[in-house]
Amino acid sequence: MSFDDERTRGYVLLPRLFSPGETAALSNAAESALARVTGHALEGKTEVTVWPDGHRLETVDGTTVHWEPDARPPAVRSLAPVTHLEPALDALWADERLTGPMRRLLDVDRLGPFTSKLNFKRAGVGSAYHWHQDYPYWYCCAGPDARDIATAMICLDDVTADNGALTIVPGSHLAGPAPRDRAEPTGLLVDAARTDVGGAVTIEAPAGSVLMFPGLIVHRSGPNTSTRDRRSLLLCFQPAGRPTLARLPYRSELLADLP
Ligand SMILES: O=C(O)CCC(=O)C(=O)O
Repeated sequence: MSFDDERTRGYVLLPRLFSPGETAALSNAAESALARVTGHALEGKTEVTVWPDGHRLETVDGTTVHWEPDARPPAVRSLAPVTHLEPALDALWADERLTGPMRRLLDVDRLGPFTSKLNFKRAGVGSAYHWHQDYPYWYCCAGPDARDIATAMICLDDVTADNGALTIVPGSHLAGPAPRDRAEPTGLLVDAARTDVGGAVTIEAPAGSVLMFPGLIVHRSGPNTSTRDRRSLLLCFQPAGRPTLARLPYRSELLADLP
C-alpha cells in the first residue's frame, strides 16, 4: 500500500517491529515499573482522584495509576506517563524504527515526546475502552496543537479480538473532531449514534508489532475475555519543541470548543 493510502486510512501497522527478545525485555521493564509504582501506592504515597465516571486514579512517582473499576482483587488498568520510570522504555523515543514512520505520519522533520502510557488489559479483568478519539483529552491540555499528536502502540503480547484488540474506523481522522456523547459523565467519548463507525476494523497482531494512529482517529477496544494478558506500551509523539502533557494544565472548559 502506498503512503498516500496510509494517510487516507489513518493508521499504520508494522508487524513484528520488535524481536521476541526485545519485546520480552520491554515487558519486563513494564512489569518492574508497575511493581515499584503499585508498591508506593500501597504505602499510601499518592494523591487520589475519582473521575466523574467513578474510575479511581492515584498519582505517585510522576505517573498516574488508573485502577480497573471492577476487578477483585484490584488490578491496574493503566499507568501514564511511564517512560521516565525505566531506561529501556525511555530509549524508545529515539528508536528510528518508531521515529521514521512516525515522522512520515505526522509529516515533520523532528519529533518530541508528548506522553506515554502502559495499558495492562489483564486476562479476564481488562475492561473495555468505549468509542473515542484521543484528541478531546489532549485538546484540553494542548489546544489546537493536539492535531499534531499521534500514538505508536507497541504490542507486548499477541493481540486478538478476544483479548481486547483495538478496533479503528479507517479514515475517521479526516472528518475532524467527532460529536461527543453529552450524556456521558466525562464528556470525552464519541457519540456513536451520531458518528459513522461503519467499516471499522479490528487489528489483530503478534507481539512486537506496532500500530500507529493519529489522535483524531475514532477507536475503541473490547474487554479481555481471554486467559491471556494484552499489554501495550503507547508512545505519543508530537513535533519537537512543544511542552509535554505533564507540563500542561487540564482545562475542561476547552471542551466547549468541540462538537
Ligand atoms: O489499549 C486499549 O485497548 C485502548 C487504548 C486507548 O484507546 C487509550 O488508551 O486511549
